Amino acid sequence: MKKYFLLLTLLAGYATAQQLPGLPPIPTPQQLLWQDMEFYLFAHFGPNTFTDLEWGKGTEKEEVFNPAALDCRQWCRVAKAAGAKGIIITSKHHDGFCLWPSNYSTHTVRESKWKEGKGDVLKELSDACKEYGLKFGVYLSPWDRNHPAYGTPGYNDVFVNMLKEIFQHYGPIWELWWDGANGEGPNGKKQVYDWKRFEETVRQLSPNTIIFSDIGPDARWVGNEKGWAGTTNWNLLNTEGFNRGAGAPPVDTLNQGNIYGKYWIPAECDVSIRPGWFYHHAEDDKVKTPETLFQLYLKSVGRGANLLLNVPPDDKGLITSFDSAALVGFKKLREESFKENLLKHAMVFKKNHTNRSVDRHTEVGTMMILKEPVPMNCIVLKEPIQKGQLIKSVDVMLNNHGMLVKKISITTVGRKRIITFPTTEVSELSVIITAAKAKPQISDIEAYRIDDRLIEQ
Ligand code: FUL
Repeated sequence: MKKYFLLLTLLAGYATAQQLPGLPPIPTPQQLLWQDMEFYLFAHFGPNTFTDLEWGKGTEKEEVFNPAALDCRQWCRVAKAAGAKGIIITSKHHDGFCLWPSNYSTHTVRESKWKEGKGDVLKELSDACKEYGLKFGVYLSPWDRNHPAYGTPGYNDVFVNMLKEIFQHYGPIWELWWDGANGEGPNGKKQVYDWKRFEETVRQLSPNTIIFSDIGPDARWVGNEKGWAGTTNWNLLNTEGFNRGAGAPPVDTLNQGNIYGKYWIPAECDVSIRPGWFYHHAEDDKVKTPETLFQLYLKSVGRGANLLLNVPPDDKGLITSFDSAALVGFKKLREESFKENLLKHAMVFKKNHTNRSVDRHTEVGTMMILKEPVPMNCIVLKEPIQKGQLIKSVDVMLNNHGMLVKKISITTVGRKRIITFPTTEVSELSVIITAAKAKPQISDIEAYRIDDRLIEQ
């Protein structure tokens, strides 16, 4: 078995797991790095920011776009203060307005009055991200309510050319975000997208970019815009027969993945810090609280997914103090909560025997003994996903002086699983893998005492 894993690890450097027949899917090195990013920001910005709309019609005059005090370095400072690792910007939303002076559109920053048509938001943000050590990602809406070629094969050329402009001038692009929303174009026609060509263009220009869409290929939509992954969350998905948008797998499948899915396509949870995706002055008092953001963190990162939190810049081109204050509070809650691992000095005993009565594989257990009982209400488990995701179910037993005081049964673990429960005094803790697809492993067990108000009862 060890040899088998060694082989997998070696192969991970050269091939995608999907290409290895008969072996469980494993992440590519790029996906592994992406999964370690955990939390980053989304920036919805464009004409809608000024017109108070969520879905611009594509007929807005370019002059509405005029962020007088735009400062992408301020966005980066906010991201840093939040502990976010990158920013993904709507380079073109459904209204078709390009935040860079594209040669393939006449509906861009160049036609606006902002900086007398000399401005370029993509350039400013990609430079600022480099300066602040943040990853830079781009949302490029396939649906375009402005472009005259939309609904004709010519639009596929436009889209490819736009991808080329973005990847050649503003790279490296760490993540590319393809939205599933799709309606009619300005001429009432629907587009037949050449996805294969789009994917090939990106792979050729930037093989390390993570391509996100409903069905990947590298990261998948989690099936809701509320910011939570399933309590069962497989990094695996079957995509054959499915498409982006209307032809996507059912949302509960996207939310939980497929237990025996063929491809490694981890989930990303997108959610806005405000009710809308774009900035609306009327929502300044509806910014999510640090506590709510922390709950979202537990339900996304704490279920093995990534958290993409939208923080929309306002019509001046700045992130408001309402949003940045909530983000700083959110970071503080994460830091305080996960400051002290209560199991750091625990004695560890491992049990590793085959138990074919449990599913068809092994029962692997770890027992951790503390010097004295301590109050805890949060346990973090990690699976070494570079070897695949194998654990189907786990029991966590909490004992106090040999007496079982709580048993928590969960399903998947994945990259990180955070379990919370009412505060309990614990002197011994056992983690038993009760079912797995192959010989499983847990790479880390941690316990914390977090603020009781953060535990959902
Ligand atoms: C959706 C879009 O229609 C929304 O406007 C927003 O961009 C969200 C992230 O994706 O599909």
